[in-house]
Amino acid sequence: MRENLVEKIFREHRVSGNLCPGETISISVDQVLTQDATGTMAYLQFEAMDIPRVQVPLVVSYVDHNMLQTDFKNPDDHLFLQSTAARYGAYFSKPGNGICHQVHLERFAVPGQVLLGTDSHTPTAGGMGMIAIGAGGLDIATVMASGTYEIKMPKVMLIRLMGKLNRPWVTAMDVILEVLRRLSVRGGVGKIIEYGGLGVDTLSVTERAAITNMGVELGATTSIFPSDERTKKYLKAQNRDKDWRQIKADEDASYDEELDIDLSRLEPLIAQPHSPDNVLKVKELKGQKVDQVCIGSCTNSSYQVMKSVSSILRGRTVAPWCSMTVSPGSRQVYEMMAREGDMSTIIASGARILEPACGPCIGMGQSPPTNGISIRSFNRNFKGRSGTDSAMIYLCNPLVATAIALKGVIADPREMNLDLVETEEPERFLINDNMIISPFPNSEEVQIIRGPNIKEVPVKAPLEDDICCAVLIKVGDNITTDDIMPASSDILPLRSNIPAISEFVFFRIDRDFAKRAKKMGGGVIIGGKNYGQGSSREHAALAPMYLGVKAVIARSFARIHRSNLINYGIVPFEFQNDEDYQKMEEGDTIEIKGIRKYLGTGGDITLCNKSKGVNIPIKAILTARESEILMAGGVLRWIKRH
Ligand code: MIC
Ligand code: SF4
Repeated sequence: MRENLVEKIFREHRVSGNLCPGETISISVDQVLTQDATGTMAYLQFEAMDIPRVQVPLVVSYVDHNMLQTDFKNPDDHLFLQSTAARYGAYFSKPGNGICHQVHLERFAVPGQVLLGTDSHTPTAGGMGMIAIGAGGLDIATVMASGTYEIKMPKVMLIRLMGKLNRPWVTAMDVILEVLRRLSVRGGVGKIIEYGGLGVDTLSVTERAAITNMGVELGATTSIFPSDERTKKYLKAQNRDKDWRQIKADEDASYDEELDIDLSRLEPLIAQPHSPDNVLKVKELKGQKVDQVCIGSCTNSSYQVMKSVSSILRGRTVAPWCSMTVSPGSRQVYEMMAREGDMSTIIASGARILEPACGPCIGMGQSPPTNGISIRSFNRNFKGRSGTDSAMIYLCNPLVATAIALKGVIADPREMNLDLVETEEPERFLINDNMIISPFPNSEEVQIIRGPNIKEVPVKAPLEDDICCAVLIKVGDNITTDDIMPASSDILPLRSNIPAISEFVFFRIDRDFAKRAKKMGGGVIIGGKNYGQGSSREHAALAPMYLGVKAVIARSFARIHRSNLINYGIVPFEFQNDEDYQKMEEGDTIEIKGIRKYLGTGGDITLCNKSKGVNIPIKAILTARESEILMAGGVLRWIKRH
């Protein structure tokens, strides 16, 4: 049988189930990555499972998000993570070593393997030919405890790349912006995107990784490129030749869907506020004055990107009214740039160099001014994510962003008469792993260091049979986890303290939500389409659960958030008839009876909107495991019974 690349890797990792789209399957997992903002929860939950050592061959715990140390909270979390890594057998990547996805690509990703990560951009490693999937912390704790992951087999969509990126000022970022323009933030839901076609050979591993990274914004489960001679070259340059294997689709393999992109016809693109699929050509948007330009993030911070950025800045000055920041993706990139003189070029241009970390991407510093216009080479421009509610964030490729920083207005760099040296990845990277601490062989003695901000993970009571409560909030389509549980430097340090962070649920769109939820003893949320898109942060489920949210009734759900809701015992109901969404309002009293029986047998379930006097049919399509978890009140209770 002819197989596509996704089918090959799933077949090699299949533990149980039928590899047909929509079927529940279990796969073995080769690698796990965690990052600090989600990692503390994942390790607290792993600890609660009482398993002496991780059951996955390679686990790496990174610190890259909560980097500002304005009080004890973030550094305490770093120590907790370093000690849990030592205790449970994980590698530890120290703060300052870089963004998890960039470092993982450089030092750990292996073609043909399966990686799970507590971060939605885990698919970055798809650029190396891995099946790399993001999930919530509790799911990852379960993976670390069992070595396997359960998932509904997604459909596979082929994106056939033709031609090459031969137009100046067009980069890999424009490929994925074009895909977003065509498919939207819901276009990848339930799918894995496999890249193929002759254009693949023309892209370096880090260019491929930029594309798979931002495939997350399509709602896709993951994205993947084949592993070929370019992959071999990259691994050789990282002194990891032995990790290479060729893996690609059979000729004439079949796909559920296909899309063609001609690389040679792409133009510089830009995503306007407040969604990554709100894409235009840069030339259609020229003229707007810019307050800030930020280069970096897990999408665009490779050596190749940074060298090209420095070539544009050489001998030039950032516009007087514009603040430009540059964050290399890893210490490897940073150190190489320092040795090769690029740091002095950037310093001389008046740009500000930040440490290798997420930084402005997650509002961990560098928030724009009031009503500020910020141009970023990042992957998300959701409202308020930068830390400034009124800011307008645009996303474009790093070369275009750099040209804009020089001019201080949105401009088409093709009209700017600038020198640009487009760089390739080098023959040899500088290898210095002294910020990666290897797992300890005898770890039973290691003491876990727990600061006062690290609180126990709350657990829900088993599911009630009947609920009668209020609609706490009604929201529209494409609500992000940044809307539900905002990030930024003031809230992120509370990630290990659920009672404290729960005060900020929906804070940016409804300041009184937490107060109201507590006063009313909990309730339900009404969501639109693609509810919970974006990050893997389970706090967007855990904190509402803590406030008494019992169910979310939505038009549809994003994959990771739906799992997180189930893991914390919140039932994800969908409307059977989409138009019934209109019949619900904030403040309505609703009643749902016989939920336990329904989950057990999958019979009919009706929501009665008592305020409106209407009955509304709703549904929850669940696997057997998911309904057991919901009945138990969440994964932690469910696991204790197994
Ligand atoms: C993000 O880009 O939104 C984050 C911050 O990396 C999140 C994880 C988190 O909220 O900690 C993600 O993408 O999963
Ligand atoms: Fe970090 Fe931003 Fe990437 Fe999330 S998207 S991992 S915050 S750089």
